[in-house]
Amino acid sequence: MSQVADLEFVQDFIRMCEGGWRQGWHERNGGNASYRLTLEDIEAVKACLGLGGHAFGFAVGAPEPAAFDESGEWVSLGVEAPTLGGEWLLITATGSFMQNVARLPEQCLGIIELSEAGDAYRMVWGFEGDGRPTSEVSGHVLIHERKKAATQGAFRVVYHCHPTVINALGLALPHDAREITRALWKTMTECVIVFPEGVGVVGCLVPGSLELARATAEAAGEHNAIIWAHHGLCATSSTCDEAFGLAHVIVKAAQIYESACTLCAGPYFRQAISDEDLLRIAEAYGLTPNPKYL
Ligand code: 2HA
Ligand code: ZN
Repeated sequence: MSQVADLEFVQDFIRMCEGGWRQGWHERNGGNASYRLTLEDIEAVKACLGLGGHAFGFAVGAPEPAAFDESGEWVSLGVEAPTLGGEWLLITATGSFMQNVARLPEQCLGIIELSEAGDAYRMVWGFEGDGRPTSEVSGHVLIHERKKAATQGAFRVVYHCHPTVINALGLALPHDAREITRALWKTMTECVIVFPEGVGVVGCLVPGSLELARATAEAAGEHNAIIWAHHGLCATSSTCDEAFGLAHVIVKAAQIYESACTLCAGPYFRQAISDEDLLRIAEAYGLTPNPKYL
């Protein structure tokens, strides 16, 4: 019987966590991440756990995954996400260090099943050593709900990290999506292609709070990446590589902005990508930049 940690979707997730650690985006227990499993992933996990997949009334292609039938404590999320009822999430454990995910996946990660109302979870796998999901679990659930609806189910990954330069940006610029999007878009031609919808920004909110969860979900309706002021970055996409890649492009743009500020002794650049350039670049790729940020 194979191990859950060896499954391809878990390995992709581990690689994302490891990548963020190598970038220096995860001091101590900073950051967290989650992946919404496909029906095939759930079947593979059940097979690993000796739960027999199809034997539990679960069929590939069925509209909703069958409920995990092991008895486990339901833990309230404090939010409701009914369109995620019965879904399973792979998610980092609270207090775990990203640097340890690859070495100790069963301790640093776990899989949860959401209740039918999407207002509670129970643990299916992982979280070894008395662990539980990240303190940001409610936010992850609400973001998944929003992105699932907005992308017809295509988006499956939520990745949160603490890059130094993103927090520097929050010290230097107003906490305003237009200001920050424009600062990033104008640093390199790649930006308007990778995030034509811009970057969302939420204010300085308490980590792990429902207020942060709700504000992020709201911003996620329109954006795939959201800056948490004085905290970090949250990126969503269909795959781990794409979510990580989006974070990486945004961090690189912020680094260019910072370097240019250093060269010019302030944000007084001799030239930046103009709005006309942004439109021309986006048009060449069949994309429309968010008009609010032009
Ligand atoms: O998981 O990053 O936002 C630790 C955090 C909380
Ligand atoms: Zn954080």
